[in-house]
Amino acid sequence: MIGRRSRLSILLAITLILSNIPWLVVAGEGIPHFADLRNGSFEEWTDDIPDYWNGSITNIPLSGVARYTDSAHSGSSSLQLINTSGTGRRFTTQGYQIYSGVEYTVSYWVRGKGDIRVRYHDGDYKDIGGTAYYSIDSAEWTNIEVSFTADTTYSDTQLILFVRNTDAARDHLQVDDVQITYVGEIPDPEDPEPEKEYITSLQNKSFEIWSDGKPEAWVGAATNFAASRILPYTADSHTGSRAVQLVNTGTSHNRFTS
Ligand SMILES: [Ca+2]
Repeated sequence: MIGRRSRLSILLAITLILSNIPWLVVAGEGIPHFADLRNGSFEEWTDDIPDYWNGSITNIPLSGVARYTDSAHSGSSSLQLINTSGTGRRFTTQGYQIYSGVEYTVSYWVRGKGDIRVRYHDGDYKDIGGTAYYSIDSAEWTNIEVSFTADTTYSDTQLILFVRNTDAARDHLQVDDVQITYVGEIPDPEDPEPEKEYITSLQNKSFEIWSDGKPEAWVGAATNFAASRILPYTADSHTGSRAVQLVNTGTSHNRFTS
């Protein structure tokens, strides 16, 4: 009975891992590609927040985010961003899939008064087109295009609108029609080959190596399990002498990542 229960624990552990980190195993499945950016035209809103925006690394106060209808580059609304301080603040998208080696071009329209540039986050903060801001002071819509080549394949990439020194003289800054295009090969989601690469490149996938109470090459930045709930499991293992035991007795999900 104990053996069966242990085996069930292992199965549960594996199931938890697979269900919580599908992007490691099937990169890109179900996660929109960066070039399929949603609601870049800022026409869809819920509770005064544009749908598919306000990603997790947003740090501009939501009092500085508003639907702007006095002027729009497309449709009936644009995005107003307010940050009168001289320190850049982020308003970001939800997470998207990017692919290493692909060149992405970010195009957006902006008017008003203030400084703006775009960045992205693929686990690290990265600039697009350098660190210089575009200083805007016009009621006319201006198009800005900047490009970068992704150096990693990452499934939770957030595009960052980075603004500072916005000025009420022109209703701060307004942004509309953010679009991303790309040049390069992106993997066919039907092609199983890339999946194998991701699986075989995973380090310490048999959870044999632990240091300081943590499995090496795991407990990545996106992990939100408390360290005390990630344990070496030695009562049974599929290979070697250890598995990882994940403890979450609650009803909400926790992530355990490489
Ligand atoms: Ca619009």
